[in-house]
Amino acid sequence: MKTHIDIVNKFDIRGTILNVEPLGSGLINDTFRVKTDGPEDYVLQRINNAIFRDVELLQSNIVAVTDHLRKKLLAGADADRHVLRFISLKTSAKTYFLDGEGKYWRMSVFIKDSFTHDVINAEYSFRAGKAFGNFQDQLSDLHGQLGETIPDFHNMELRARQLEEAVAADAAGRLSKPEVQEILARLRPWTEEMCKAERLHREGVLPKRICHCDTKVNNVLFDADGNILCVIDLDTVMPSFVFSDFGDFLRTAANTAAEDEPDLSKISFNMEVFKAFAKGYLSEAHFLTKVEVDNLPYAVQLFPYMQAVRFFADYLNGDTYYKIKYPEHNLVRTLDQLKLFDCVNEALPEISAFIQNNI
Ligand code: GN1
Ligand code: MG
Repeated sequence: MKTHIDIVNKFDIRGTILNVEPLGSGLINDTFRVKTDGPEDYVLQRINNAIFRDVELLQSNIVAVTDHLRKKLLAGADADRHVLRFISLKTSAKTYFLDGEGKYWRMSVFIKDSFTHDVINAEYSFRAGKAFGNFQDQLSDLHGQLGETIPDFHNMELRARQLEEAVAADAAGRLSKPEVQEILARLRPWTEEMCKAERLHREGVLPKRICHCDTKVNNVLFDADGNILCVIDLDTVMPSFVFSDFGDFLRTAANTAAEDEPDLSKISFNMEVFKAFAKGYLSEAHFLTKVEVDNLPYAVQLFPYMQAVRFFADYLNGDTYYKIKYPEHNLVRTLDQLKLFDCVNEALPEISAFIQNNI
């Protein structure tokens, strides 16, 4: 078996390796920080190719995105602090390595003195709103050049179908549990309403744009003063509806608890974080159509709902997709997202009024 050090040495890094330690809390890939005695440290990732099946496409998307963003940076800006840089192999220009066990690896430069936050205040949220609005704006001219790394990733019709398939298969024998039946009874009445985006798209009034599609609050790097450095985790950058980035950020940042908090009384929707993010986002996303703006409140509902459906389907399938730390983890996550969904529904009139007053 190859060690992490053997893997790192396939890449064209500077300096020699001091150590390799686990980094971050992603649910899909395995991530490590590589310290060196050279001028830069690195991030090593094992790409989960059961989920990202076309690693060649994945890396070609990411290189296209990072090259594009780098070109657009203002002259004089320190590019390596504002855009990820992926490292090629020593023997070719490829930015990933396939080891003898069928595992895929990649490396990028670790951005020094950068911080991620799981919890943020309104001021940071405003900055993140601007960052994601700007991210979508900057990538708009890459349209047509990126493939879908996970086809139909945020397609709610597909996610609803996958849940019904999981119910029909009942692979883990969990369907008869009373709490499972209760969750199904809460989710099902909303399916049609939550599939609105796909309908609008079919009617020709809702475009796809290049989106980040994983705008969790901890996918933004801040400096020590709380300024935004860089948007990270680019695996899912692909054509989607703008709702993806607006909704998924608020799903994580405006939840007053973590996405797997078992004590549901700690979960509520933080209006101040919402307002600040919406203000920041709307100040940069000049490209939005009226249909997109009018449906931003729906985006805030959609993402807790979709994530509840996804966690729940995984629970029924026997936890084959998301990393779990204990057997009922996906059930706890589902209940958390459903509670957040209820809170958003309660706040919906205020959410809608705020957006209309700030366009
Ligand atoms: C996964 O990789 P990570 O942990 O950033 C998932 C997202 C979910 C998120 C829930 C490729 O993101 O879509 O929103 O977990 N990514 C993929 O925490 O499925
Ligand atoms: Mg991710």
